[in-house]
Amino acid sequence: MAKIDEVKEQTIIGKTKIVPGLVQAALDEGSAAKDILQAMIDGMKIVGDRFSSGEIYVPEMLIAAKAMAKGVEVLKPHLSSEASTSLGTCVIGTVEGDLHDIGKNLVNMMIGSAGFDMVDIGVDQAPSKFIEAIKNNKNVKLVACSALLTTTLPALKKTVDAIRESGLSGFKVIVGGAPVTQKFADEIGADGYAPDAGAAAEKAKAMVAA
Ligand code: B1M
Repeated sequence: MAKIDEVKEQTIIGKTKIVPGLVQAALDEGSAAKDILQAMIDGMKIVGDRFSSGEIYVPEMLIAAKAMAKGVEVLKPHLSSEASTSLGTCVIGTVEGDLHDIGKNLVNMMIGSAGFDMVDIGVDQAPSKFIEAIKNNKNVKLVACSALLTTTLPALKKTVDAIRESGLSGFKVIVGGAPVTQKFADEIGADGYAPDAGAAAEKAKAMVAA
């Protein structure tokens, strides 16, 4: 079996200690970093499907997520590049009620490598925490909000509403996450939407240039 396939298999079963070495072996075997990342994302889809069908439970999802996070650490230097000029500060976080952070962390890494100084406020963040971070950091040009559950889409709307109602300005708001669509982003008044981390980095650059 190719190492990249082993990465996927071992991520699915949450082999935290084995996955980093396998990621390195897949890189050494010549697989592209973005393909290895996609293999792990595909693995997480299978984990999600097994959870939906009752085959596995939350602890198994959690250890699979930990294994993926360890694998991503090895991939990080191969996925991101250091931009020479700063495009400003980007505040990023996952909205209130939502504990998923792998997608948000990838978006953090990719927007950061596009040239933003990242301020990651973490997961399960109330709208007031986003506003606090915008106020407490200099030169905020972008606010990036992730929502990974259909049940936290209302929290995403609440976050964007609260940012607008705060009267703070000088930055754009980008939203994303598995249940988010361009239509939903438009409905809640976000300035931008991206379906994945790579697209988020491109969108972020375009949004601050506009
Ligand atoms: Co959760 N979970 N989970 N989970 N979990 C999903 C999301 C689910 C689809 C699984 C399933 O049932 N098939 C389902 C949601 C269903 C729905 O919303 N309709 C689900 C559920 C139901 C739950 C719980 C409710 C389960 C329960 O307790 N009964 C619970 C909720 C907890 C909470 O948040 N309050 C829960 C808990 C968990 C764990 C904590 C165990 C763990 C997360 C650990 C962690 O993140 N550290 C977990 C996991 C691992 C998953 C799956 C299996 C994998 C998520 C993941 O990391 N994917 C997931 C199934 C799946 O995704 N297929 C599932 C890989 C990651 C790279 O993708 O996060 O989508 P993603 O990020 C993408 C894009 O969305 C985008 O870019 C990223 C990639 O490039 N993106 C942005 C993300 N943010 C963006 C921001 C942007 C732009 C793009 O701009 C700002």
